[in-house]
Formats: sequence, structure tokens, C-alpha cells
Amino acid sequence: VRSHQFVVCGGGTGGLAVASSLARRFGKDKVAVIEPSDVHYYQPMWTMVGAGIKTLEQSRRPMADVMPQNAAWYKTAVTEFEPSKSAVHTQDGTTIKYDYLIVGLGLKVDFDRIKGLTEALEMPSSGVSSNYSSDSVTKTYEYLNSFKGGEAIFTFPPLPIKCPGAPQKIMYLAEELFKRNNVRDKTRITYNSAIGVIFGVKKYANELLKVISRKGIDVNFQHNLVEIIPERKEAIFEVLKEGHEGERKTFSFDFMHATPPMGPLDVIKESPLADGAGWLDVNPQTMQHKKFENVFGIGDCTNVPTSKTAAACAAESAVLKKNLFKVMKGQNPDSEYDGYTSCPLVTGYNTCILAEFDYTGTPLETFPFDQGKERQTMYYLKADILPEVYWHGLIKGLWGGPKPFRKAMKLGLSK
Ligand code: FAD
Ligand code: UQ1
Repeated sequence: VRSHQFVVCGGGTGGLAVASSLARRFGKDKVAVIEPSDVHYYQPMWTMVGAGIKTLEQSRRPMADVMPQNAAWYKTAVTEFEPSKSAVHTQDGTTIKYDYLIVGLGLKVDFDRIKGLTEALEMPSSGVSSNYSSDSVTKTYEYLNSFKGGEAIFTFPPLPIKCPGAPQKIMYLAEELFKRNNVRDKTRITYNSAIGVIFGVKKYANELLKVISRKGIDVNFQHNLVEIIPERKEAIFEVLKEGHEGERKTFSFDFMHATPPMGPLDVIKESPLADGAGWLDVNPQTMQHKKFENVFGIGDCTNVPTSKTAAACAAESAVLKKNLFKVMKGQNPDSEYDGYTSCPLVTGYNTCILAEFDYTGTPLETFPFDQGKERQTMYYLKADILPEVYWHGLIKGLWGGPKPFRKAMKLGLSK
């Protein structure tokens, strides 16, 4: 049995953002990070990797290089939470006790829930790819750039998923690439989404519908991918519309970008920390666990009702740290997360709509211009500036989101 003042589960975006600050502030070995992976990925770059703008290597760092120096790294997976004893158990048989626990395990990208998908991703020349895994993201560009025309299908699963903009961003980039490669006029592009809207916030949805109509993309809402038959290059969708119960439609494809359904990790789902749906049950304002006062959650693994993004992790990390320090002093955790999240909706090889909004779905924009418009500046922010903010700011615990800039730009008049 080992013990540390702080145990952070997961060395992803949220885990590192918190662990880095705690390790700096409290010193050697007060903080433990439990993380089995050798590498850390900047996943927001995978849209750009899929489009051939960046390489997979550019999105990757050795875990040892991003792990805070002062933290004790347990290179193993958490297998059980025992919050009543302030303990976690790991794959290698260690029990680690804590005063404070921070859970940032991310979510499960559930490729196996679509029959035939894993097989299709592994089969050479299947024409099926997905930006949602490091194993398949490089295939996206290989298939897109060698595409000779035909049917190109992009899918969106039932919510919640991480970065709900990503399944359509790659489609806009593909459309431009097809044009450049002179195959656009031989191609039908279809977007099949399990949900009923293109984007959850009306302001941005309206602009995206214009992009879709300009690019001549076919959209089918309430079409949920359930099966791929790779040998026949066919995909089966269930129609979720009222009055169409049980209806299935088969689409032939030459290329398909699949976004699999996502859900909570089993280790959280099966623990006393989960809500009824299996997500980490935290107070959406404070990030503190609803039952265990010495437990906090961050990022994709939590049940906070906002879009799951790295941008959300940034804002959550600032609130979480403030509230953790309050709780440590026996004070009330009164710093409030407003649900801030952001999605840089890349609409082409040099344009982007920078969506930013809160729990109520109200735009909460950083810059003093209308971010609903497609802009080149926002493309460069996404492609070249945000990666630096991530590596040098967010995962070092030094970037709590753009709120201070937003307030400065709006002369203190913004939320
Ligand atoms: P993660 O960063 O996924 O980290 C979870 C960590 O936990 C991992 O290191 C994992 O190895 C570890 N882990 C898992 N199980 C265990 C276990 N049992 N024990 C210990 N450790 C474990 N966000 C944006 O803000 N902007 C974007 O443009 C954007 N685009 C995206 C595009 C794509 C294609 C994808 C896939 C994501 C995108 N995101 C974007 C989302 C963003 O990457 C995630 O929301 C963010 O990384 C979540 O951070 P997290 O810490 O919750 O989880
Ligand atoms: C952000 O802070 C962040 O984390 C570094 C992202 O993840 C890559 C984002 O995509 C965005 C948009 C933000 C918000 C930052 C600004 C400057 C608006």
C-alpha cells in the first residue's frame, strides 16, 4: 500500500492540467499520477492529421516528457475505486491511498458497438477510417487523398461524444481536398447523423447549414450507423424518426469516415463514483464529487452537461483547483464553472468558425468580432497557436481557458 496527498487518475488533458499545478505547488511525490500509456496525444490535432495538414507524430509526445517532474508516475491502469476508504487499486496490484482524488480518465470510444467497424478499420483498402483513434487517423488522409470519386459518407453517432464538431470538420476538409484533386464532381458527399441538428448552438448551426449548402453536401438526420459490411462496402443505418421504428437503410460507400459511439469507462461505471448512466457524478458548478468531498472530476469522464472538449478541460481545471484549495482549508468550494466549451469548426484548409458557448448554449466568444463567420485568423489560431497553448500552457497547469482574455477584450463587460 502506497499513499500520496493527491492521486490523479489519468495523464490526459485534464489529469495533467491539474497534476502539473499540484506538483509545482506541493513538491516532490505529494502527487501521484496513474497512467498506463507510454505516449500522450494532443487529440484536437487529429482532425488536421486526417486532412494531411499535420502528421500523427506532431500530435504525440512521450508520456515521460509531459509528466510533471515532481509527480510519482504509476505506469499502470486504475482497476477499482474504493472512495469509502480513500483508496484506488491498480492493474499491477498496488493499492494507493489519498487525501484528495482527481479523476480524469477520459471516455471509451466504443468501436466494437458497431458491427463490422473494427474489422473494416483493420482491413486494407476497405475505404473505412476514423479520426477517433491514433491507429486509424492516418488512414483518413490516405483514403481521402487517393479517392477517385463515388460515394463518401461521414457519420455522427448518438450523443454524448467528445468534440461533437470533429465528425463534420473532416467532411468539410475532404470536400475541399476532392476539389483540389479534381474528383469533387464525381463524388456525392453524405452526412448521416444520429441526432436531429447539425450543431447544438443555433448561431453556429445556421452558419454550418450555409457551408453545407455551398459545398453541396447531402444531410440525413436521425440516421444512426449500426453495421458495416466491409466486403460489400455497405453500411446499415437505423432510422430514428418517429413513425419509422425498426426501419433500416443500406448505403453503399467508396469512402466512409465513421465516428463510433462513446460512453463511460467500465472502471468508473462499476464504481461508487458513477451516476446512473455510468459517468463520474460531480457537481457541475464546482467539479467536486456529489457524495465524496475529497474527490474531484475533470474532462470527458464527468457528467457535466457541456460538450466534451480540451477547451472545457481548461476552464474546468481552473475552477477545480480553486475549489480543491478551498476544501483543503475547510472552506466552501464556491468557484463556479459556467460550462465554457469551445469547438474550432474548421470548414476548409484556411477557414474556421470558432464556436464558444456555455451550459445554456449561449455563445461566450473571446474575440471582439463575430465568431459565427468563417475566418482565416481563427484557422491559424486552431492550426498553429492552440497546439502551443496546449503543450506549454494547458498541460503544464498554466492555462485555465480564455476567460481573462474575453473579459479584457470586452472591457470587463462580459461574463
Ligand atoms: P483524455 O485526454 O482522453 O485522457 C484520458 C487519459 O486517461 C488517457 O491518457 C488514458 O490513457 C488514461 N486512462 C484511461 N483509462 C485509464 C485507467 N483505467 N487508469 C489510468 N489511466 C487511464 N477538443 C478541443 O478542445 N478542441 C478540438 O478541436 C478537439 N478536437 C478533437 C478531435 C478529435 C478527433 C478527438 C478524438 C478529440 C478532440 N477534442 C477536441 C477533444 C479532446 O481531445 C478531449 O475532450 C480531451 O482530450 C479530454 O481530456 P480528458 O483528460 O478528459 O481525457
Ligand atoms: C482552448 O483553450 C483549448 O485548449 C488549449 C482548445 O483545445 C485545443 C481549443 O480548441 C480552444 C478553442 C480553446 C479556447 C482558446 C481560445 C484562445 C479561444
